[in-house]
Amino acid sequence: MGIHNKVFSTCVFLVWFCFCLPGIIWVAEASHVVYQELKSVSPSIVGSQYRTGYHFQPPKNWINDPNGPMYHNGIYHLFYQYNTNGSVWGNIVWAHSVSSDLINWIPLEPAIYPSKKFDINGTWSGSATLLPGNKPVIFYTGIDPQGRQVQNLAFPKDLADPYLREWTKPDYNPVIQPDASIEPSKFRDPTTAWFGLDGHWRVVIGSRRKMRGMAVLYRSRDFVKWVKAQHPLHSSKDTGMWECPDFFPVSLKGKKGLDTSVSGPGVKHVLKVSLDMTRYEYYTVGTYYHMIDRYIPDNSSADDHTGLRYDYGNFYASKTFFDEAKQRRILWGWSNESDTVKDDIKKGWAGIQTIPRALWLDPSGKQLVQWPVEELETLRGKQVNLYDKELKSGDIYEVKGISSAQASLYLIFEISGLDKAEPFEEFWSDPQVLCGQKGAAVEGGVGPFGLLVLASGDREEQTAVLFRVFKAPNKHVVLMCHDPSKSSLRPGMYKPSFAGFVDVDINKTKKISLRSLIDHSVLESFGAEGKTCITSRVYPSKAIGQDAHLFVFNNGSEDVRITQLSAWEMTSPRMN
Ligand code: DQQ
Repeated sequence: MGIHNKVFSTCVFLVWFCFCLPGIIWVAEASHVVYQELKSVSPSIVGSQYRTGYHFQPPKNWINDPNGPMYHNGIYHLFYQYNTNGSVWGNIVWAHSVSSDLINWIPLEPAIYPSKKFDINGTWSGSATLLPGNKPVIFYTGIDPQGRQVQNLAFPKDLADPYLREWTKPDYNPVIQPDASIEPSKFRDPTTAWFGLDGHWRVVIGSRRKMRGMAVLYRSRDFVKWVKAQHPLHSSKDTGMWECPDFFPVSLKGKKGLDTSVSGPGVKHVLKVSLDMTRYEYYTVGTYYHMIDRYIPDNSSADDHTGLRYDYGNFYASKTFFDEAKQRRILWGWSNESDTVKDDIKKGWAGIQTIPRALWLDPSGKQLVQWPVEELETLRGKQVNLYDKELKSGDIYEVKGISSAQASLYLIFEISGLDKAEPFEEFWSDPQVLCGQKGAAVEGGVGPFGLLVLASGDREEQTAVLFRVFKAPNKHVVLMCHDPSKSSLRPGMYKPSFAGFVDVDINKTKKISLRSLIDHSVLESFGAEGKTCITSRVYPSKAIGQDAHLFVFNNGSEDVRITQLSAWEMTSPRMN
């Protein structure tokens, strides 16, 4: 694959666009940190206690963004940004895996890698589109010899190969180049294309002008010749570079997903962008005016870094696709490591993909709801249940009977009363800050109650998932929080709290559900049936394997009751 050439030309590119610290080069374009001497280092040990059992990861090396997910002739394809040579970002190709169930994955050879002038310095993120006749095409960003970000196409070499192993890049690439109004280093990550009523395809590309983030729109009749529209599909000031935009329709009613080209009555649209500035993602729900090719977010959807998030934790560069087989839209997201680079080199791997989630519009029309794909349930093994368990103020109770380092949980908490809810301060606009101040150990009125996972028997190590209910002047506010402040006794670990508010009328329901997926170094939680989701990476030193314990707790003065708790050990699928 001409690795040496590639490394050399990447260096040339980096010298042009980077500023350096000893041993570290920050790449402004993709804000992945480049450790120049480390990006081609072989690991000393492959595997560790932190490898996941049922999350998507390759056997070794660095991974980042999910690319071009699609369903084609009975097979799910997942491509992803992959370093062929080391466990930090660099030497990026489109690695490729296939599956018939989204759970068991077969690895294939990289599908797209630098080989032509138009991508010699990099094959970065992009999407797949199914053309008429069920013919897949990939749109991806190539880095050309001048370090410009250009958009290229790739087609399957042999449509009769069920796995679509080999991809051909036509010589007419690049099909889109940055014009004079676009900064060539800020122009990347094409979306899945959609087909308009006027017979033209459309695609958007992430960019920014000054600090205004934008989704630059292009149209094409034949998918080869693309013309820039006069206006971006959408833009928003002070949001910086928009990476990995995603634009798709959602049905106003029900959970069914829609093909990306569907529009008209009964449909709203979602625009998601990954903000390079914050390294978090935000989405809005709004209306796509296809006659003028503009997307306008609803008033209820903030259009900046205070907006809605798919996931309030470690989750970035996500992408959805329409699964025609089960008529659903599925979301993939990248969860980066939060240990040290030194650890990643030792482990020989870094990065996982979160469990694929079906997503749909909440009946309120104001937000999306997500739920792990139903196929995940096939991995459920030994199960324990608990019914009607009272958790009085200060109670902690161990859930025994399963090995909980690789597990899945579903439980419902019932709240007896809300009188003791703490007052909600108006300045608490950022749930993450609030969660940092009021973690699991800080006693409250209604909550904190929840789970302690990946905990040592003495609970010296623990990662908490908790709810806390506050009383605002006209309503109750529910905070859902991951508190990993005690997740590891290892010194120098990065242990950020993550949190989101949960839009439920707790006064009416008096109940809240929680689903948590635990997998050695990752915790994915879904509050209130998927209204608020949080992913964290944690690295315990004692609570490993059989020594990982699971507890439920209530640290609020109001009693709560667990009406139902089901916990399953999770078996391991074939994972690459
Ligand atoms: N990662 C890719 C870019 C994208 C960024 C490079 C987001 O295409 O903007 O690996 O994580």
